[in-house]
Amino acid sequence: YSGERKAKAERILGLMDGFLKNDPVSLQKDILEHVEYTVARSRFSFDDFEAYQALSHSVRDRLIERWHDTQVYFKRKDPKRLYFLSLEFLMGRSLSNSVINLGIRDQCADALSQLGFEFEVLAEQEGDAALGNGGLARLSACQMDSLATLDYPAWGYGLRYQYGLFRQVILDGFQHEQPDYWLNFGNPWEIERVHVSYAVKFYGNVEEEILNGEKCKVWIPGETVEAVAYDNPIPGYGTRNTVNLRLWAAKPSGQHDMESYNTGDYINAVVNRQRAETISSVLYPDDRSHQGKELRLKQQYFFVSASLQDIIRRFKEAHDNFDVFPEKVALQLNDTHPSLAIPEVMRVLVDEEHLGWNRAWDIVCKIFSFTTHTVLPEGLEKIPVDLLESLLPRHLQIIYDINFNFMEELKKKIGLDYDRLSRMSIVEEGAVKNIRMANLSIVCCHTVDGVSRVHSELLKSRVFKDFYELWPQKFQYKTNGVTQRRWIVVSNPGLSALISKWLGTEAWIRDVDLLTGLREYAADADLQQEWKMVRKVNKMRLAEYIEAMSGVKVSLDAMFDVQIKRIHEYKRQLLNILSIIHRYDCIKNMEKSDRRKVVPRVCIIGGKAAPGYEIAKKIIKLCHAVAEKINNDTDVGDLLKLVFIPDYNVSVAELVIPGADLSQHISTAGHEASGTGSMKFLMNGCLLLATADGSTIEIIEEIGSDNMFLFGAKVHEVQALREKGPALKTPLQFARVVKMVRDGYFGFEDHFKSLCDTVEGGSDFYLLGSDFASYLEAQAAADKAFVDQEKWTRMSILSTAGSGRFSSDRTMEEYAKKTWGIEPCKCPF
Ligand code: RUG
Repeated sequence: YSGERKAKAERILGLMDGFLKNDPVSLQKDILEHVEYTVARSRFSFDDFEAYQALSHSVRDRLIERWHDTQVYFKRKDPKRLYFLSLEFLMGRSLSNSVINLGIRDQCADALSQLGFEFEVLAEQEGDAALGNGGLARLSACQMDSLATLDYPAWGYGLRYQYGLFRQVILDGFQHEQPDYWLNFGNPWEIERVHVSYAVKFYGNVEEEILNGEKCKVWIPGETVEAVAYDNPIPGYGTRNTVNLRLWAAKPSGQHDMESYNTGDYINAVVNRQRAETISSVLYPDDRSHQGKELRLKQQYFFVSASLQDIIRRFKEAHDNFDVFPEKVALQLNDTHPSLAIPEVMRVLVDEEHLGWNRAWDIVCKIFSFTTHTVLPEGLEKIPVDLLESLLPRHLQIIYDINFNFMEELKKKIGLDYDRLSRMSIVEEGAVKNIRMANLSIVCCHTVDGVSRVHSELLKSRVFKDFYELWPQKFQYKTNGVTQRRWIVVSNPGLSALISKWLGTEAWIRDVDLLTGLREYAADADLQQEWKMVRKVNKMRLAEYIEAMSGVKVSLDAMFDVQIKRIHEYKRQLLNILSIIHRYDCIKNMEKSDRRKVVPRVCIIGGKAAPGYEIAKKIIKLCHAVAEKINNDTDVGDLLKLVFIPDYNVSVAELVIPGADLSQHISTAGHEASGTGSMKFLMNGCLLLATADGSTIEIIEEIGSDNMFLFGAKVHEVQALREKGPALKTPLQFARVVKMVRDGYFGFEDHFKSLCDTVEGGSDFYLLGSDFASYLEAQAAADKAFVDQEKWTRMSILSTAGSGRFSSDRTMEEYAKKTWGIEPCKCPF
């Protein structure tokens, strides 16, 4: 600064004490001030929730300081930035994660204890930010943590839904959905930016105009909605860098519909304006398919348009033409959900910036990259042309133009192979004409990433085979990862401290490959003892939770066997339940004397079913019906328990994962693109019972197949097995347990009939029957290993030691180097 601005800056600096201090006394002062002035309670009398609010605001102040410094530094350096566009972010709670990353966890705990509060208790006051469905959304959250920690100049963009993922309530064993109005008690982790808002347009028509002698298109919109920014600072660990997650909320536009007002219909005019807010009101709760919903399309365009206006504004502040746009901007499409960004960038560059089609296209091809997260055909989004034409008429024209050029280019390369041309076309012809968003993304992005090696192989050999043959260089993969900060340090502090003690350093929290150092102590009796102790404490915590929520008392000596994830037929929770019935049946039919040999198990299942997914809901009901029978059978007692954990979310995962002995990842091979739950369990020293699917294949390479319990058909065997249909061999035990369900052994036989039909009579698409025998063998191997606690503990230590490759730090470094071309930009202050 110079002159007057300099004098002003100096005066402000003179008034400041410097950065906020992090010693317990300073924190106490800040907390008390927030009690008085932010929460507006007396500092002499406030409860746990108010203390949580005041503490969160004190932490937020520190986040804001760092956020400002980081953004100023990025602005000054003007590095190439990554913009990560995702319709879903499953952030969970923020308090514990923030204080760990800021390095002030212990100081906060000290400050609170002197005020008569306990940090852990206050952390429990926070609700989850559940702005996403499952794996894809939590992955985005893990990746933001890694981007900040690794000092990458990154921004996340998404939607600020007023209602997050529904709350699952179980009544008589049936799932019911309740709205998650998560903002009810305020959200101290976001900053509303009333001045950062953009008009987003919909509907209307396209007209032609002559500008400087050239024809150009002008979109005359029919509706305008305002997008207002809410910033969520994401702190890195061991760095001052704090990046931004900017979420957009829809508000009525400032522009009035004068006609309605003038006709005297004041109330309806206001109500109509208010409807704008519905765009960001609710998260779609189905992670399988979203075909043809207007609101969904509006959500996608709304967040894409606002984000791009923000990105282009930032770019134009530092540059007066678009020549260097690709050197400064990388746009990552998290699945096809944000892929309307492609025609939107074309529209802005061609219609508003008047760059000309070819120049705009050249830029688009350099800035976009795309990651797909599915192999399921229903996961590939399609937008009905009619819908797009009415909502975004100019975008449809642009997509048609992109497709026309692509088809012409393709014909030159492959000739008039109409089958292939029609498969690859962005436009799907048929009774209903659709836009294939995956095809659009592949055509326009420079990189198409899968989320595990096998996923990428399947994309190349099946799902996108035609495209791979055309552009082999576009296809890559970056195996997913999760952040060890949240999934070990925050959620398993006991294990975290133990790891640091034995490695002699906390450096693994940033450099997770150091975990391999645990391998040399895996057989050490002292480490084993301490490891077992930590695990036991975690099991106690989980057992208390189970009892509080279900009334079922479980034995700590039992093996805690967990399957927590969305309920899907391909994830095969039904296979798990059928094997639990088999186990129960075996115990019941055993001589009493033989029961001593049975390894006691607590089977824990948790997960939400999409509200319209009937079969998934029946799986939940079956789980409850079986649990009811088993848990009330005193003859079986502690030998077997089955518990369904309701309303599974990030916070529940943080509690359950550290307490699990065994976890199940048993999807039919070739169906789970990656899977990230397995990585969290692995980091926490939980053994895996799994099929060779998704990233499990790479986990096997790291820890060895003898360190886990593998079973089932391999990816390349699945198709042939399916073709056998009714001729497929299924074991007698399988037929027996399905019959027990059919015959009403657990009640509700009419209700379960259609569920049983999905696995019998030649219609067992997910191969539960043919995998059953090898599944039971893997279960038996797990029982046998559990009896030998020394061996089990060694395997557990080796699991944690081999988990480093599955950190999102590694994934983000790979993306930065191979896909985005960005460099760290570390804030020096
Ligand atoms: O089902 C996939 C998981 O296999 C994967 O680990 C995760 C993150 O890449 O994404 C999940 N996913 C896929 N969530 N939504 C979709 C729909 O495309």
